[in-house]
Amino acid sequence: MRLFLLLSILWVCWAQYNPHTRNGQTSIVHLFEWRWDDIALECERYLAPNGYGGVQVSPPNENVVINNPSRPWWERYQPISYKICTRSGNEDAFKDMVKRCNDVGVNIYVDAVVNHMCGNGVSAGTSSTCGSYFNPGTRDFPAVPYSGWDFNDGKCKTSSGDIENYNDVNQVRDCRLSGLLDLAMEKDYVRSTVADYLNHLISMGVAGFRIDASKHMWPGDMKAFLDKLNNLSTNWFPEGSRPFIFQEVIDLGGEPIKSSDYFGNGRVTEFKFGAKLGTVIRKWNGEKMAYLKNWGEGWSFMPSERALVFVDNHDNQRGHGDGGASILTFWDARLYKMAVGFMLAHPYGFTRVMSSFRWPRYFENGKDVNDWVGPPNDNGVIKRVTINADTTCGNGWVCEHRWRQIRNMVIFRNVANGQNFTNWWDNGSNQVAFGRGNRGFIVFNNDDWALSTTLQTGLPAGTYCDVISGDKSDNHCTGIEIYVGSDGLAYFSISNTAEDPFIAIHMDAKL
Ligand code: QV4
Ligand code: CA
Repeated sequence: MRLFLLLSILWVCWAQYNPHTRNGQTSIVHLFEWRWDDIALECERYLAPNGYGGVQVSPPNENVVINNPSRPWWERYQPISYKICTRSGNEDAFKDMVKRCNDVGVNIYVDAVVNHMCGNGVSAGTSSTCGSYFNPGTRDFPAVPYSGWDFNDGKCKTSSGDIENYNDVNQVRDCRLSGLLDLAMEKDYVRSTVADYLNHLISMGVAGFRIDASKHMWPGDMKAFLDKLNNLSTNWFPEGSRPFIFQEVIDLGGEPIKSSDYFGNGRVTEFKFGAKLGTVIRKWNGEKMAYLKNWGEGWSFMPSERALVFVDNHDNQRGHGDGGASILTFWDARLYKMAVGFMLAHPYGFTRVMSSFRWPRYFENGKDVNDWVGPPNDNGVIKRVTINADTTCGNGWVCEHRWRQIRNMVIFRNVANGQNFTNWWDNGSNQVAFGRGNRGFIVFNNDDWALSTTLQTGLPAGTYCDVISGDKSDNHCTGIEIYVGSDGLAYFSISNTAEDPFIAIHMDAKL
């Protein structure tokens, strides 16, 4: 009895860190700005068959409509109400998406923008995605409802009312982030209103939340509304399942607010991961892949079971937020695939793959002046995601999650799930290799000369298909074949001019 009690306590404690992926899948994908009807289709036709465990969707609640600049992607981070009503679709479309994705074992995680409402400078009116009236000047959001009582104006001590100094923890929480009207999260009315919004989503079958701008809320205030959340719907999840929580906190060091302040509420985004990996793969500042031998907590990242990790996100792929120039994105395709491949092969953290839209990047004085450009659209209506004969996406959608190298490494991570980091090898420079127990092995050549060596893979003898240069199909390899001997040794040759200078093999790609 005592053991059962202990186990049930542990399970509950583990709960909000658990993504509840249905078949041990180990990654989610951020389908940034996609329409709900397209996400439903993608769950059924691509994500479920290829082992993706879930989708992070863009904020589903009503947001301000900004026409100058013309419909920027970031208008969705300026809430007007909690009505499920945006350019991605209405509540019926959202419900249909959640049901169809859940039915094929792909979870939905919602980007919850609950620290604030719209910008202080926005004009009053009904310029909103569902036509709700709002008046930022008087703090009036009748479609929620919120009024002047529900904002932090009186509490913020800065002259502008905005956050002016990130070294003052009170400002960071109680003042406006970039002018965004800051909600008084210590009030029970606000906590309950936020919880009602999230519970409405949970009742439809949502599995958890990305909590936007968590750094700008007191951890205790967040716990107060998170504790009001219901368990997940038993239509798809076991009785007693708690919502999966991952909090957006940008902590690259140097500020008083730390990721660890938020560990009690759920997982936290580890921004050091993408910033450092980008620096290593770009070989900046004398960094080299040989230093990745102790990647993870060894690089002073947060504990693996608290970390939500990614190479890039919707902010830093376009210079928003922090992380800087080292961040690798789809614009740097060859290096990006190596970084995402490394992330998915390594056991650290719970992994999120970015899936973007293309925009007309245009740099002036080192800044992309088109960083605001919103999703592909026809007069404001978000374009459908078309699928080409070669399985790539059209209409301006990048679909990194469909790139063979990335899709196959999501599968690699599932095949290697639970296996230890083993058999590390490096050449002291940028040629490295490592295994995942007896289930997977990966080799990188990021040096300016060829890699040609025999390595201990830890794998059973046999012929394996490299899942980077091709696939295993009808029991033959469309790309490179690797022969593992009875001693686990295999010969690898990787040219430094290869299209993708890395090789990955695993037990589900064995002939
Ligand atoms: C401007 C001025 C303000 C002024 C205000 C007056 O900068 O000083 O007070 O006008 O109204 C947009 C504009 C921004 C404008 C603001 C309106 O870019 O210039 O302020 O609207 O107030 C996204 C974008 C922001 C955008 C915001 C709201 O990145 O550019 O601001 O949406 O539309 C920190 C945080 C971190 C945050 C990151 C970007 O710690 O939490 O900055 N990341 C999350 C989201 C991000 C989103 C927000 C938070 C806000 O990932 O996408 O910001 O919800 O690091
Ligand atoms: Ca705040």
